[in-house]
Amino acid sequence: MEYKAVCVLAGAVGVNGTVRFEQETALAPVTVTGEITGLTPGEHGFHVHVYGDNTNGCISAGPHFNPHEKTHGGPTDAVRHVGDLGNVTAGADGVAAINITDSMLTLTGALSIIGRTMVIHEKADDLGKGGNDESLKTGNAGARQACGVIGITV
Ligand SMILES: [Cu+2]
Ligand SMILES: [Zn+2]
Repeated sequence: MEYKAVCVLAGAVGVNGTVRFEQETALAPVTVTGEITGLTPGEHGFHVHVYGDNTNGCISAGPHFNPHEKTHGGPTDAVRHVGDLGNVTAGADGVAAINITDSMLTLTGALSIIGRTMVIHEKADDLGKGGNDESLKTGNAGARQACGVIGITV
């Protein structure tokens, strides 16, 4: 069975995007594709946060999705939050094209990301290598510029 999800990201600062998730089987990696616009050129932290709650904007989504209680890291690190997808890079036009394959995310089972929130940040994620406490929690990625709840699609 193939699993598919979608997330429409929006926020108060003119950053918008659509991201699609696909997983061929329950144990396969998840591919994340899409586009985010309105960014400053350069890298921006990109994570799955734990709650699918945008009541008071993106802050209501809580911290990074971290069911294994690890410290923050980069997507290729063994020690990372499940939600740690690293950075996406916007060009001079403010557009970031997203094409990520991740083996830790899943769209099914107890640790599914369905119903949680995707967040794009103001600044680059330091991937846990910033040398301070915050680096091991958030990657010092700064404000949440846009977010959306991940939902099931066909
Ligand atoms: Cu985040
Ligand atoms: Zn994290």
